[in-house]
Amino acid sequence: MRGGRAGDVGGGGARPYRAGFACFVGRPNAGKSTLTNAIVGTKIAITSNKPQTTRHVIRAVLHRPESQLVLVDTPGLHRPRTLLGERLNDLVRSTWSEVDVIGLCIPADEPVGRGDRFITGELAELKATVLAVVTKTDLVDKKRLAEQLLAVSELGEFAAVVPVSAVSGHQLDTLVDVMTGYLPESPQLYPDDMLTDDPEQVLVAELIREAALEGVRDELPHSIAVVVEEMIPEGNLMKIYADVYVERPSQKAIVIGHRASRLKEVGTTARRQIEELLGTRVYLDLHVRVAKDWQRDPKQLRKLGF
Ligand SMILES: Nc1nc2c(ncn2[C@@H]2O[C@H](COP(=O)(O)OP(=O)(O)OP(=O)(O)O)[C@@H](O)[C@H]2O)c(=O)[nH]1
Ligand SMILES: [Mg+2]
Repeated sequence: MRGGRAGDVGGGGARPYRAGFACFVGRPNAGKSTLTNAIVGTKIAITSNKPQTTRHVIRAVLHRPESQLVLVDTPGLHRPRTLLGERLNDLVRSTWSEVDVIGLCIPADEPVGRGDRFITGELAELKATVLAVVTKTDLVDKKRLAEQLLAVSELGEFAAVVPVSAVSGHQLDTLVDVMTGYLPESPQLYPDDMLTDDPEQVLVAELIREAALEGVRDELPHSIAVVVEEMIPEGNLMKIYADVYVERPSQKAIVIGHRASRLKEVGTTARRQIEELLGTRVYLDLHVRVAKDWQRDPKQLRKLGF
């Protein structure tokens, strides 16, 4: 996916050109994907207030005159209860071994917990530089933030502790500067205008899943998966055919809603987002299908792209 913004040519100045990979890690719902989007200034990763929203590794590239920072958005690390959960955790750990910088995200408005200590311990084993990022600072007052910064700095050995808010934009530039400082000297990794190297079909499927997550509760968010079957350009219109999978017939009824009212809403919301992403008009055709207990079934998981 390429963006419209003009890139700068690296090198030339006194400072060396730096380029490399970074990722945010942390428990589900810590704000990793929102932070990734806020830093690159484009919505590439989907977000929601449900834990375990992210399921794919998404790369977002931030271009600066003297650097290129590739942010790899990963799922939240959690105690897996399904085969899908195990696969997601594997994905997270394999990303850790490939990046130069890791930002451990801990929300300002929640106490530091056992999960954070566990992740900190695992990160200590890696060669990457590890920073702590205290997220969602807009949700707390100064006193609470100071206490949280102290608690986080006592959690482990971090190269830096940076408080940020993806919502207000507070300290985002500082965080980028700090992370970039730990990248290796390297030639440019991606072309000037490239925002992500993820296939359009994956980004589109994610936007549909994000819309489908809106307003559903309990176990249902985890049961939803989306596959884009076809994208057919017709003039300046893109025709998109996608399947929304759930695990049980009862869930299918909820996703579709009374007289298909919910599904229509999901379609409208997703279509707007996809039009923004692709820059064309979109016709979106959604089908809801049942893939029984897909989160636990290796064959179904493969079919759904995991
Ligand atoms: N107020 C506030 N809310 C935020 C901020 N960053 C994220 N959120 C909210 O926190 C929730 C979770 O954000 P995500 O970015 O989806 O969290 P995540 O860490 O990617 O979650 P998983 O993908 O499930 O691991 C969403 O409802 C966001 O809107 C922030 O800086 N301020
Ligand atoms: Mg996420």
